[in-house]
Amino acid sequence: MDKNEKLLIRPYLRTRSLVPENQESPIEFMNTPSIPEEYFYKRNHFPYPEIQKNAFELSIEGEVQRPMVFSLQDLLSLPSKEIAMVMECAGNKRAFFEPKVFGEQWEMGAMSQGVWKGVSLAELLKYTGVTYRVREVVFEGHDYGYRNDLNGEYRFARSLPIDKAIHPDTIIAYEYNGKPIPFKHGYPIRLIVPQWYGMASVKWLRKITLIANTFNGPFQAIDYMYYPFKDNDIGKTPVTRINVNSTILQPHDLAQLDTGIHTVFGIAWTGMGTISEVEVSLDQGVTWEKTQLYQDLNSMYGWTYWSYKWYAEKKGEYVLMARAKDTYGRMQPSNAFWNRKGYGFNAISSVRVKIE
Ligand SMILES: Nc1nc2c(c(=O)[nH]1)N[C@H]1C(S)=C(S)[C@@H](COP(=O)(O)O)O[C@H]1N2
Ligand SMILES: [Mo]
Repeated sequence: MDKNEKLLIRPYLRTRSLVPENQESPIEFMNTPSIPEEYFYKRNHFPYPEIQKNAFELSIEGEVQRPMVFSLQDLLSLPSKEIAMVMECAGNKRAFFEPKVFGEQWEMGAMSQGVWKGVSLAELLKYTGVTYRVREVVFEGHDYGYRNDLNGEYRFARSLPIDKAIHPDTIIAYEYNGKPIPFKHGYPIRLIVPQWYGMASVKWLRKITLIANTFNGPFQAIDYMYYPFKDNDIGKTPVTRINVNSTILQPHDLAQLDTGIHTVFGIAWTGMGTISEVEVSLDQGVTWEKTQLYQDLNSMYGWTYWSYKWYAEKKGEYVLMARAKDTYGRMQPSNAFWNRKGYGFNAISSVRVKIE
């Protein structure tokens, strides 16, 4: 290569499947607290829906006193709020499960974070009223498609228990990072549910139904359940809140470094409370050292950055490990809880590096 020629390496999304489109964020190259939309991971169950006029209307019905249809204009005119948060697919890090499980083999990039703006669902329910019977709220997207396991067409739909649905930070969002939500991320409106895995944040929202019983759609009763056993469904429980977790952003796995000082650097996040501590180990988990923590987005739903100065004096091969704790006393385990569909992987993070 010519000496004056610059080698341009740009981060890019890593494609796991084309239709539906599933792509990972290049998370270890992200150095801004809010991920630009072109690097935000994509997770879809069906081909993208067509956006027609009705996509700009949201109906709220069921166990309400006054069923209503809100236009995008209506939503824009109501009091808004901004939610800065991590969004993580429940299948993030699935590729690291042993024994292997079926499903997209996501590594560390089925997650991103950024700032969503919209109106609280609780605000909209002030207009519709709710009946005393309501137990859950069902959110339907515009996208649908064929499910081989059920031999039929289904829409992407999920419910929330009423207390989570009316939490003031559960919003009907219409902006991401200060601009209308990109089409592939739910334009014009999507649900945003902080602290729960990504499946809860339904894109291309078309209808909200309050119900007096429990919702049993396939994306709730079949998928997004933890199945502890390979051959039976005993003990299945729903996937809800994000587990305490961390990812080492620097050094990258299999990096070759010189002796000297290196900054070990990463992110940690949780769906309960906030991160209270991140520790690193250089001796296979025998001893642990505290790291420095700092928050960039100034949001309790954002990830926490952590860093540690490593004096790498001796040449050789090392395993760097990191484990996070949250304010609920949860800590990353040595082994993730294995489950048949491969959700919620949060074992202690590690990278291998060579000092030469
Ligand atoms: N309508 C609809 N909403 C959806 C999905 C979907 O397939 N259809 N996928 C869910 C899942 S599993 C995740 S992880 C997030 C991904 O959001 P993103 O594609 O904007 O990153 O959207 C959720 N909302
Ligand atoms: Mo997901």
